[in-house]
Amino acid sequence: MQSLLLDFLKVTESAAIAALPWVGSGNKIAADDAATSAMRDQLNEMNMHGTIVMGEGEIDEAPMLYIGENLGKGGETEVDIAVDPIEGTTPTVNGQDNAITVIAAAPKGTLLHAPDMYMEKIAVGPKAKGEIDIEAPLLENIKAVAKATGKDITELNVLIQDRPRHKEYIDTIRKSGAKAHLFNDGDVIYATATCIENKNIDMFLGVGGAPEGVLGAVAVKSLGGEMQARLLPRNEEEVNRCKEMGLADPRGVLTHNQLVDSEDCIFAATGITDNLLLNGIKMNNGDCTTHSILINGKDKQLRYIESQYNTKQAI
Ligand code: VTB
Repeated sequence: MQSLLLDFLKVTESAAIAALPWVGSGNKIAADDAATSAMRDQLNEMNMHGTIVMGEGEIDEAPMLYIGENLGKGGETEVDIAVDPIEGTTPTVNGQDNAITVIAAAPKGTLLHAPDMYMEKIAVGPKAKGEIDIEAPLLENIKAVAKATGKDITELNVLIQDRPRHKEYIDTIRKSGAKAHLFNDGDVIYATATCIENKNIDMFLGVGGAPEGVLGAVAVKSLGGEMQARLLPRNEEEVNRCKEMGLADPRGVLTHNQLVDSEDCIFAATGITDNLLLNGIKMNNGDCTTHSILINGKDKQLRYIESQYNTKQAI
């Protein structure tokens, strides 16, 4: 896995560069197509047997990077891959903050294989690892995180997506005295931020996309935190899709190890627009600068990487 680290960085950088012309364009399909093709081309250059386990929908609805798609030139390394060529298509085409390109990888058989649907998630940084329980009432989790971090509840910062479906959570957080910080889009970066000490974020929670859940779980695991989740199939058909992908209990709790069952994992994300952890791509006379994070689960190393590209040259 480790020999592929820089290759994965190149995958997200090239997808972000491909998305750049579509920032502010209003054209979600073109933006997604551009980033997806760039990602796919780069993945196919890599020396690995890669399989998409969380991606751009299923084979009949997504032409590229669909769940089950095989990628790479072959070789000895067999890799599970979760992708979101544009995490935040709406902010990308509206020219707003919080859009990234993102990928996560781990040895074959170690990433959750599930359909694209909603997922309930909770994540904390290393200090509160082992102290949360997605099945417990939110107030108990808040108290447990306060105890584990040595903070008063009023000092806790909780990140949650600004959606009507989260009203009860937001009310509970604020009634407890903790602070609920609302964001519009892009929950992978916000889950990751719980593990970055100087961001002063104590907890992330809410209902968002399942692929974003697995992507966030790899980052959080690689940085020593904890995430738990639960898929939310909305009907019998979604339950059956989960079962067909091998999930015996589609509505059951997913522990961190069920989301990602290896420390030997890799996470790479490149900013399309600015966000809590990264600047977006900056253009200057045909040159562009990308800003990325690359996280290596094996040595728990987080790297911030700035790269320069001449957009007239092929990446
Ligand atoms: C979620 C979240 C993503 O879109 O999927 C969200 O996980 C969609 O939520 O990070 P809604 O259906 O309520 O719009 C993102 O924010 C961006 O892709």
